[in-house]
Order: sequence, then structure tokens, then C-alpha cells
Amino acid sequence: MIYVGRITKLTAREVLDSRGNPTVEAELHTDDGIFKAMVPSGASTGSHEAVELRDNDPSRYHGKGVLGVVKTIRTTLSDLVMGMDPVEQLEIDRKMISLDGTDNKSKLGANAILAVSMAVTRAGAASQRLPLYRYIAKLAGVDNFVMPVPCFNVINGGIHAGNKLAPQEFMLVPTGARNIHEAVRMGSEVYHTLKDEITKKYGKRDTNVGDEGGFAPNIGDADECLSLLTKSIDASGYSGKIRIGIDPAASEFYVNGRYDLNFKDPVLKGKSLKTGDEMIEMYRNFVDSYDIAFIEDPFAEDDWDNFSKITSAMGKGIEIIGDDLLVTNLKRIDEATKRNAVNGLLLKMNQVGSISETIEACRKAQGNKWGVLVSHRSGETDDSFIADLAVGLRAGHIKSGAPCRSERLAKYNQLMRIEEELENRCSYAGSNFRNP
Ligand code: 2PG
Ligand code: MG
Repeated sequence: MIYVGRITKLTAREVLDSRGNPTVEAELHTDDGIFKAMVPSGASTGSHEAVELRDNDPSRYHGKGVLGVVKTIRTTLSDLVMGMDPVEQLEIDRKMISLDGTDNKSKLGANAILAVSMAVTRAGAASQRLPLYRYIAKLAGVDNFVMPVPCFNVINGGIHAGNKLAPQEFMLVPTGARNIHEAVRMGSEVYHTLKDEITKKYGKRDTNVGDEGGFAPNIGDADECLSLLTKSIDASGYSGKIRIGIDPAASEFYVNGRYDLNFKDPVLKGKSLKTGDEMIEMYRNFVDSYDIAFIEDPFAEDDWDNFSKITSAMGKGIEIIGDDLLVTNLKRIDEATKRNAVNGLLLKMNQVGSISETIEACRKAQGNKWGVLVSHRSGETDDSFIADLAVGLRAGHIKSGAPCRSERLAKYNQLMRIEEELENRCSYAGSNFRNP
């Protein structure tokens, strides 16, 4: 039976994210209840992302307030969606997108549109008496469930940490687990073993954590991180069961056509930059020496040629994922397809700014036989929407930071709840994470 629950009220408020900066929460009322959604916020944002609007009023929150966006939701968007049926996701998203009228949602703000779009999805699910992941699956045309491999970011660098490490993320990818519960346990155990290893080798101070809950030791060199991770995986008894993913987030250290791996070191900064070919050689050495599953953003956001080069050179063996390169944008996904620039999409809802477009981007990538990695942002909230999204879209893998800090765990814990609910009616993507 299909129930109809019209939208009776839409409001919003300013709340804080995991970095202590304001973000927006939308609150949608229908005949079925009240549905809330909070949007996340990136730090290493791609310049082609949909626009996150802020007040830029220096007297509040260092200019980062979102009262303007809150007002847009309470007035303009409220008028727009009032009385509509929340199961009309596509129609509601289209109306908001066309009212905005820009290519990058810079008029109303992607943070305004996405917050409402997510709340609408929750209300639509309730209206159909379905859990969120089942409802998203229905919207996306997915009819059986595969639990995604959780990718735990346990060493933080780049602009997410105060150490000198240039690459932003080093992730544990437990492809050899039997299910999410076991994967989470493996992630947590290795995380704590890694803490001991770091303490032994560098001292306790180096176990401070970065924005995504991973340790931020003052290591300057990616190779040292990879060997530390491998050692911790082995010491935990998971050799061969946990692979490694890297997100260098290379846009952050791209300087005039080259890459500065010392960009955070005041002494070495600018002294020995690498060319694209030298970067590929470095990545090849990583892949030859360690069990690498994927590299995300190995190059900067507009360095299409080097993306194509690395994908032809190494794409058979490992997944090359575009984040800043693709920004979950349909046109850029098309461009990457033409250029054979990647074989994996990083899927971030707020890069594109609505649930309908997020689903479309995912389907396009899956149609190309690319992998899809659903992703949090470095500034997060306790909203666990992306856990349901990853299951509903059959995405194969998800990254939500370390197995530590509640805004990161909100997603992993939700995945365990979903797995419990599905019992034996789901499988685990495991080693098929690129093509589940
Ligand atoms: C990334 C993300 C999330 P940010 O680069 O993949 O880990 O970082 O949200 O800062 O863009
Ligand atoms: Mg990234």
C-alpha cells in the first residue's frame, strides 16, 4: 500500500560540524512525521564543486555562518515545496535546481538544496514505510543488497593534519572480511595496533589525530606510512585480508605543472618538485611494494593528461578514482569517460548538491563499469545518510574516516545496523568492491 504524506512545513537551522564550523540542518514536516538532514563540508574542495554558500560576515563564526542559507530554506524553498508529495524526489530536486538556475547552485547554495533534498528522501522513505537504504535502492533501480567495504582512513596528512605528510589519507580496505561487522572489527583492531606502533617508533605525541580521526604522525614520507600500515595489519593477524587505499588529494600540492610533496615543510618546501612521470613512477613503486587497492586523486583536479596516463599504465591492477577531478559532476564524468582518465568515481552528495543528481552520477559511473566509492567530507556531522546511500546504490565501497570519532562512526555503526536487519539477505562486496 502506498501512503501519501504531503509536505506541511519546511524549516532549517544553523548547527556545528565536526570541525566546529557552522553547517545547515533542514527539517521537513509531512503527515508522516518530522525528517531532518545535515549537510557536511569539505576542506580539500575541488574548484569545480557545486557552491557551498556562507554568510561571509566576519563578525560571526569567522565569516562561516550559514544564516543566509537557513533563510533561503525557510522562505524560498519552503514556498517551493509546500504541499508536494515527498515521494516526488526527482520533481522536487528539479524544481529547486531550476529555481537556482546556475550551473553550480551558486544562487541558492548547494548546501541549501542538498539539505532539503536529503530530508525529502527521508520523508519519501517514511511515506512508503521503507528503511532509507531500501527506498534509495528503489529510486536507483537496485534490487539486491551488497554491503560496501568500509575504507578506514587511519593516517591523516595533507590539509587535514598539522604534520608534514603531503598525501591526505591512508586507508585500510578490509576486502578479506566476511561481512561489515568483521570489517569494522578488523579496522578497529588495526587502528589500535597502529597506535601502539606509532607510540613505540615516534612517541605518544605522534598519536594525535587529524580531521578524520586518523593518526597524524610527523612522518614526511608516504613510503614510511605504507610500511607502518602493512606492519600493523600483519601484527593484527590480517595479512592478505586488508588492502590499502591512498588519497594523495594532489590538487593541494600542485604547483605550476609539478607536485610538491614537501609543501608543508617550511625548510624543504618548493625545493624538489616532481613531474607527472615522476609521480607515476612513485605510485608504481608503492603498488609494487604494498598491497594497494586504489589511489584517489593521484593528480590535480585539471591534470587530465596525467590521469589518463596513470589509468592506462596502472588501471588494470588498481582502481584510479577521481574526486576533485570529477566532483560528482555528470559533465566531468563524461569528459573522463572520453579521455579514459579514471576507472572509479568518488561520490560526494554535496559536490553536486542533490540526491537525484547523486544517484544519476552513480549510475553513469556504474554504466561505465567503474568502481564507486561513496564518501563523507572532512567536516562531518552525526547524520549517517551516506551509509544508507552506499547500500542503496550498491556502491561496493564507502569511506567515512577512521574507526574513531562519533561523526565517522555514525556511518559505520549504521552499516552494522543495516547488515543486522538484512541478516542473510545481503552479501559483502569484499574483493569485488570495484564491481559488486
Ligand atoms: C576527500 C575528502 C574526504 P574533503 O578529499 O576525499 O575525505 O576530503 O572533504 O576535505 O574534501
Ligand atoms: Mg579526495
